[in-house]
Amino acid sequence: MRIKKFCFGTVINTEAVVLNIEKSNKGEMPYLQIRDENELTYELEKSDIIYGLGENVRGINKRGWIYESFCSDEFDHSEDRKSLYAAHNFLIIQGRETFGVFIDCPGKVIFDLGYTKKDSMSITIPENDFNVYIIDGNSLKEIAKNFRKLIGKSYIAPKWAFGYQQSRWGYKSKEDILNVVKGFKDNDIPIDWVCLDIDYMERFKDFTINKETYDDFENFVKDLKSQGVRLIPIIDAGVKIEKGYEVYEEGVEKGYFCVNENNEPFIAAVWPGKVHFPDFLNKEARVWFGRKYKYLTDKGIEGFWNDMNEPAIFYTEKSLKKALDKAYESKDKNLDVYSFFDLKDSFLEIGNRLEDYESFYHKMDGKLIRHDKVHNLYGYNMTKSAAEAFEEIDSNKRFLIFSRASTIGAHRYGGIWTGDNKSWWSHLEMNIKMMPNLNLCGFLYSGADTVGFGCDCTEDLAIRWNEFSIFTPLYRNHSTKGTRNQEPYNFSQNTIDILRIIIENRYAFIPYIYSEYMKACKNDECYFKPITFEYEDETLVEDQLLVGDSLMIAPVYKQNASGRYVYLPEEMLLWNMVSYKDRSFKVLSKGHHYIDVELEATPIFIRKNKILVLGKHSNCVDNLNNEELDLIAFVDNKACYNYYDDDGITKKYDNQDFQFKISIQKKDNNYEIGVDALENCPVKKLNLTIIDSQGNEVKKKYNI
Ligand code: MIG
Repeated sequence: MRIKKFCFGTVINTEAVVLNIEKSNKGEMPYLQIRDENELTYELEKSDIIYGLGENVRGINKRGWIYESFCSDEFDHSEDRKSLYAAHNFLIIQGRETFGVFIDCPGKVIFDLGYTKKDSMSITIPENDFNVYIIDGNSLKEIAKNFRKLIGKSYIAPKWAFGYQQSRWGYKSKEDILNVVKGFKDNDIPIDWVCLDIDYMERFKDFTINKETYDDFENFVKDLKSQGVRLIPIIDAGVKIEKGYEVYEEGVEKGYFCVNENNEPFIAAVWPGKVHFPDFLNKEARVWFGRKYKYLTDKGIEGFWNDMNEPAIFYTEKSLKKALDKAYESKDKNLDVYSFFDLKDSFLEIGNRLEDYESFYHKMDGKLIRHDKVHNLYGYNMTKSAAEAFEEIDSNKRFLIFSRASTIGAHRYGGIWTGDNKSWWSHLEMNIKMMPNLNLCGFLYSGADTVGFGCDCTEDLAIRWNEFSIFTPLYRNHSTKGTRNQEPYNFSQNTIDILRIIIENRYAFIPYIYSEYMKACKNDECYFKPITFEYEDETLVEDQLLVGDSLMIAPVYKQNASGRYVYLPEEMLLWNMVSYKDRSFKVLSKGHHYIDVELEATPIFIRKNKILVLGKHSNCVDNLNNEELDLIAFVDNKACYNYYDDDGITKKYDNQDFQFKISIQKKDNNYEIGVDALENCPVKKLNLTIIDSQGNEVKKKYNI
């Protein structure tokens, strides 16, 4: 293993890393220069590329900006931000020297990647206690893989989690949920789950159900499941302070909440008003909170989303008082520009203040640790708390869990969604660029709020965004209160018809998507990759991605664009897909092309000597029947594919690598087909469409 570890100060065990690497002498650190024991620098060549940092703003190449790892409840994902909800401290530098760097640190890390000085990278760790890992490899792919070995296997979601998900903050009652499901059924649009946002709870209390709006919840869950729809409730980090509420009472009694400097439970305010924060960094408290999920799993719930776990703070008594004092002071005054701004800012700055993060403590292994020093571990350990509990509830069952805040390490316990984006074209673009960087950091089960969380979306944006989300493992349409209804059936008829077909396409692609996702998880590989990861000598194209081993995509993300430029690093087969049922292919040469892409089309490129596997859609994942699969092969010489599938719900995946392997070899004017299948392979029939570089098409059938 080509990984070296260097220690600075003494850092607590963040559990980001699973391999035991012996530490090396700092004087022998390759590539980076050490300054003042807390800064690492590197001179950048003009053409060096920096990949990584997972969930953050800007491009695939992170050069030219300054980023901060400090999990932030940041609803404004604009270019000038430095942090979003996650802290993913891994980079790969490609160029004169190509290597990976991981900063294992639970507190803030600042990555100045050519912002202060265009040609220089500087990583600063203000807390001074951290470990650095330098990861080598013979290729970008190998560096990425070595890093993943260092941090351990990625979380594996159940297969039904690859179905389409509908969500909206504002669904209030059983009736609302039934109406959503009806909207899908009436319009014949596939769906697998609906999310329950905070309104399902009783006064925003975790592990309660509002009995007035959701009476007989258990049977409701059952009924929906019999229609193929699962309910996924939200869990918030803050526990409401309310006399008689069990979670609150128990937590106080047992000392399971974070405390202030006087050792009293720390008070912040979030949804329910005043709350305490469970001390997820204290093992006992983490186990205690995790076991509460059983209240819902006992009612038939199989998946959750964990929110507000940066943790987000609306206000504290102190910050509110400060703002109110300012307001009282300003009463009846004639405010000039500066005093007016002061007044306004005192309210804008009332939440998520560093000062508040500096005023509460965790109990870790008997020691008190101030929150800000371990801030980035909070969301991670909330996810871990749930995952450990699921293991206790049923160790052979896959539960769905995805979180808002995360750090590297959390990728072993759950997926993430990328938080409160907006219905903006630029946020679709950011979604595209973020996916490969999330994969590099181990977060394979991930996705953005499709169509955008805030703001009103337009019909064309809804279409273009869904066309991209066909490929993201987490495919969830989520929006906030007060915005335009963006469920697919809430648009005009023509858009409904287009969206139905796009969602059907997703379901038809699940055999490929799931096979590629599972192989990536099992083998520590990436599901989404920048094209340079397969074509290392080519230039990076920011808005084209490799999806699995066989495909490249080039999404359209500009309004009113009826096409786009693409760069092909080699000859590829273009399928400008409208419906997965209608197929027509065109061979495109290596190089630059402008392709027309109608609003309802998703351009897909099949790589040379690669195979795409397709099934048929159904109304939900559980009803997919993939006994018969269609294979589309672009064969110049020989193409191979290992098809992986499993029951999708148990953890038996460890024993099995493929269901069948196929090779298609060109021989004179024909093709030789070789299939190696498991005994009892559930796939029985393959319909092959084989296309060669001249565009000649041959169809063949193969029985397994
Ligand atoms: O900021 O529970 O990111 O998905 O709908 C609002 C309400 C709090 C933030 C989540 C969002 C969710 C919302 N929550």
